[in-house]
Amino acid sequence: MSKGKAIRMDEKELEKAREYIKSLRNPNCKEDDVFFQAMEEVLLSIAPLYLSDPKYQANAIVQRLVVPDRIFKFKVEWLDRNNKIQVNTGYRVQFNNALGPYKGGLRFHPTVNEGVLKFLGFEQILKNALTGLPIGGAKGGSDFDPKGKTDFEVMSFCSAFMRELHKYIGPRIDVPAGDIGVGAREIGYLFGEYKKITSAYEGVLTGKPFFFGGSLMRPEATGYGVVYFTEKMLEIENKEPLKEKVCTVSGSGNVALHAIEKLYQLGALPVTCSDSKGTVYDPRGVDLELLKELKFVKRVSLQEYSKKHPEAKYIPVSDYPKGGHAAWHIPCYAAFPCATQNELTETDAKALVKNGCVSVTEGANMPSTPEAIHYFQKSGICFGPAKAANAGGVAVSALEMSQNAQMMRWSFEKVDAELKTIMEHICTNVAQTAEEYGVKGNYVDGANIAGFKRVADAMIAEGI
Ligand code: NDP
Ligand code: 2IT
Repeated sequence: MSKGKAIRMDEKELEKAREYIKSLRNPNCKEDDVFFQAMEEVLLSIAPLYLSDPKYQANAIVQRLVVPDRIFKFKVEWLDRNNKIQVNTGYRVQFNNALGPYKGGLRFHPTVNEGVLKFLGFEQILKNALTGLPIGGAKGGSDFDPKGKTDFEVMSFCSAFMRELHKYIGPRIDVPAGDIGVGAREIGYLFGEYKKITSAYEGVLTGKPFFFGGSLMRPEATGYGVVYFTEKMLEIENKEPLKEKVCTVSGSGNVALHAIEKLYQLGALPVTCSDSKGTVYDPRGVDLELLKELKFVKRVSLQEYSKKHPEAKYIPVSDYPKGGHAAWHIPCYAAFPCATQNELTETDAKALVKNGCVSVTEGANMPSTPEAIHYFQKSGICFGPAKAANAGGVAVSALEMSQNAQMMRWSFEKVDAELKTIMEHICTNVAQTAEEYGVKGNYVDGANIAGFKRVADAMIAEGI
C-alpha cells in the first residue's frame, strides 16, 4: 500500500523539468543523444522523491549528479599484424564516487564515443548503488573493433590502451571490467600490462580469468542475475514462473549466453539469439553448446548456426520487420534484450504485447527505447529495467574486489548464492520503493528512486 509520500509533477512542472534537461545540452552534439535519453528517464522518475524533500534541491544534487567528476580521453597507438601503426581513441569517464571507488566496464566497439560512455557511466552510478555494495560509477573504452583481429593485435591494442589508462586507475580509485568487446581475453592482456608497468599484483580490474585472481561466476553473473531478477519479479507480480515457458533472447555475447544457460537450468525454453548481422530462431530451443563454440571459440557470425541446424530459421538484419528486431516478433512468455542500447523499439514492444508476452527484462544497458518502455507500462506487463536487472555482473565484480583484497577465493556455490540473494534483494527493494512513492508496479521509477536516494544521501553527507 502506498505510504502517501508520492508527490507527482503536474504538466507545468514536467515541462519545466524537460526545459531544464534541454538547457544542459548542446543540440549540435548528436553523440550525447543516448546520455540525455538516460538522464531524462532518471530525472523524471525521481520527481516524487526530489519534490518531497527540500534537501536534494538545497544541495543541488541533480546539477551535480549529471556532470561526470572527470573524463580522460587519450590516443592509443598500436602495431597491427603487418607492423603497421594504428591509432584509436581511448576514454575513461569517472562519473561519481560517492559510494565507493569508480567502477564500471570497458567497451571496445567502433560506435564508442564520449556520449555513449557518459550514458553508460551515468547508468552505472545508480546501478551500482542498487547493489548495496560500496562502488561508485564509471565507464570507459575505445572505438577499437576487436572483430577480425588476431590475438596478437588484441594484445598489442590492450597493452597500448593500458599504457595510458594505468595513470587513472587503482584498486581503491577506479576498477574497470568488461563490457561489449571486452571479455576475459582482453582483461587478461590489460591486467598483464598494468602489472608490468606498476609491478603491483592487485585487484585493479575485475572479470579476470579465474586462475590469476578472477572470481568464479563472474562470467555467468550478469546473465544468471537477469534471470534471478525475472523469477523474483514474476513472483512479486503474481505471475507464473519461467519453467516450461518459451523465452526470446537477443544478443549472443556474454550476457545473452549465460541468460540462456540459466533459462535452461530453470526448465524454460529459450528459442532465439542474435548478433549484429541476424537472428536465429530455433523453436526446439537454442543449441547452447554450438552457440558457445561459434561465439566464444571461433568468434564467427551466427549465420554458421544454420550449417549444423538447417531446420532453424536464420533471419538476416535486412529481413527484420520495419523499425524493429526479428526476435521480438516471435511469440514468447518472457523476453530478454541482451545485446545493445535501443535495440527494442515501440514496434517491437507492440508485437511482444500482441503475442502475449508477460515480462520483459533488460540484460543489455538501456536496450528499450523510451517509447517501448512507455508501451510496456501502459500495457501492464512486467518490465525489469537494466540498471536493476543486469546489476548482477557488477555485483560479482565487487565480490571479486573483496576476494582480491582478502587474498581469498570463494567457491562457485558461495558466489552464486550471494548473487541470487543480491538480485532478489534488488528486485524487492525496487518493487517496495515504487509502492512507497505511489507508482506500484513501475520498476523503472522504483529503481531510479532507490538508486538515486542512496547516492544523493551520500553526496550530501560528504559535502562539496
Ligand atoms: P559481448 O561483446 O559479449 O556481446 C555483445 C552482443 O551484442 C553480441 O552478440 C553482438 O553481436 C551484439 N551487438 C553488439 N553491438 C550491437 C549492435 N550495435 N547491434 C546489434 N547487435 C550488437 O557483450 P556483453 O554480452 O558483455 O554485453 C551485452 C550488453 O549487456 C551490453 O549492453 C552491455 O553494456 C550489457 N552489460 C554487460 C555486462 C557484462 O558483465 N558483460 C554487465 C551489464 C550489462 P556481434 O557479435 O555481431 O558484434
Ligand atoms: O554494465 C555493466 O554493469 C558492466 N559492464 C559490468 C561492470 C563491472 O564493473 O563489472
